Amino acid sequence: MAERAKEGIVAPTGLIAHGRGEAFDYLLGERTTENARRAEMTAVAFLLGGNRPVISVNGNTAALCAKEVVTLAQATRSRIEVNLFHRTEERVEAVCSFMEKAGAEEVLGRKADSLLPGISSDRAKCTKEGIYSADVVLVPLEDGDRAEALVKSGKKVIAIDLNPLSRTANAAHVTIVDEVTRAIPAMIEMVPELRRNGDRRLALINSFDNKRNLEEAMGIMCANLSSSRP
Ligand code: PTJ
Repeated sequence: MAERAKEGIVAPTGLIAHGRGEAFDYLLGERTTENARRAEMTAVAFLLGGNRPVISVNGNTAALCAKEVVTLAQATRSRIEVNLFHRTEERVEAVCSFMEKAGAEEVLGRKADSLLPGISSDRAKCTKEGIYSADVVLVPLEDGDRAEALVKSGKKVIAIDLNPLSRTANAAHVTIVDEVTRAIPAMIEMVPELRRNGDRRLALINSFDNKRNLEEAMGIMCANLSSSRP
């Protein structure tokens, strides 16, 4: 991450965000819980069922798992859009090129021609072909304002966020409380079985309750805290 920050892929505050994530991962036990697995399966069901699914990529996600994002996008026929919180043209170009070097054939985001309603700053910028017209959006490590705006625009929002208390985690329809480099490979493995099984996809989507999911994730963290010994 430090190297990617020097290259301008990761924003300076991206390093702080990474540390926040690590702190929650310690509480989680640095493993993919059963609860996270269920959220991951539901997320894959949403991506496979979407008409215009998009995976939104920021500096941290690119630095941590560019190749895996490309594989998941190919497997679920999702578009990739680079959408940055700390947006500069240089960083957009750097992250787009980084994704291309990782194997992405098409990366949206260089030409932001639309604005996501409900956000006033530069952070509203997105592409018409991608996030603006998407029906399902996967947002790893997203900020709260944008997650809420995506939900308000009527999209199904899937977040990957180790902090179950964050606004993003609470705004999303499906929140995967897992480290992104564990979550995305796990999701890739789930694709073949779920692609074949529409009934299973529907059952996952219909039975998923994000409030309960987040309560369970917090319960796991609290139990880990109270059971740990110095
Ligand atoms: O590259 P940019 O300009 O788009 O900026 C990206 C960051 C991440 C800096 C920006 O979106 C940001 O500040 O995000 P937040 O508000 O810190 O939210 C990121 C969330 O992701 C926090 O709740 C972290 O706990 C969580 N997080 C951090 N690292 C990981 C993580 N979740 C899963 N896996 C991680 N590795």
